Amino acid sequence: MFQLKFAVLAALSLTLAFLTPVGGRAEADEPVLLTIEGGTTSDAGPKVVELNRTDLEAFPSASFTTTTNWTSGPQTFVGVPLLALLEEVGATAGSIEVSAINDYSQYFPIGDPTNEGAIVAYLLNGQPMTPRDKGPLWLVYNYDSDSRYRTETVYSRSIWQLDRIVISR
Ligand SMILES: Nc1nc2c(c(=O)[nH]1)N[C@H]1C(S)=C(S)[C@@H](COP(=O)(O)O)O[C@H]1N2
Ligand SMILES: [Mo]
Repeated sequence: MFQLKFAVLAALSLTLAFLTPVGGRAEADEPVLLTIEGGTTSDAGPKVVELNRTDLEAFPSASFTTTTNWTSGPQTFVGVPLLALLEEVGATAGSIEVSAINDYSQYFPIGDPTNEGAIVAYLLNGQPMTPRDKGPLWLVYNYDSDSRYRTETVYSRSIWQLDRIVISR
């Protein structure tokens, strides 16, 4: 009986070890919200970082209140600065392809100055966002703060239901 239990536990931990991505941080009991591929975080194996809500909340957060084209009235967003996320995975140059659950995607340079105004928001007006509500993650810019964030290019990068960032050099 002891041996059977041991075998089951060993098989389980082996399975979990295989499921844990190299460089990944997400705990098995919380859904992955954002996958970042192609960073330089690890030297061996696939360079994939998977972040759940707890992982995202562990980054220093940024917050702003702005109107958007898709909501009515001022909205307060809390999230992780896009540049902080990219820096964390070692991506400081090149381009990114940012995509959504519905496979909508945009490709743009990491060095684009408008990235400074972008956050990967995980709270809107103090609440988590549901997929119906453009969540759980929305790449938003501080539109009201500067006219450079009120362009078609920036609007097209304002990807809701964000779930993946792929880095290319
Ligand atoms: N997930 C997701 N985000 C998206 C889009 C989309 O189709 N899916 N459209 C983008 C584009 S092209 C623009 S201009 C803005 C505004 O889209 P809307 O005018 O349809 O509201 O949202 C952007 N974010
Ligand atoms: Mo657009």
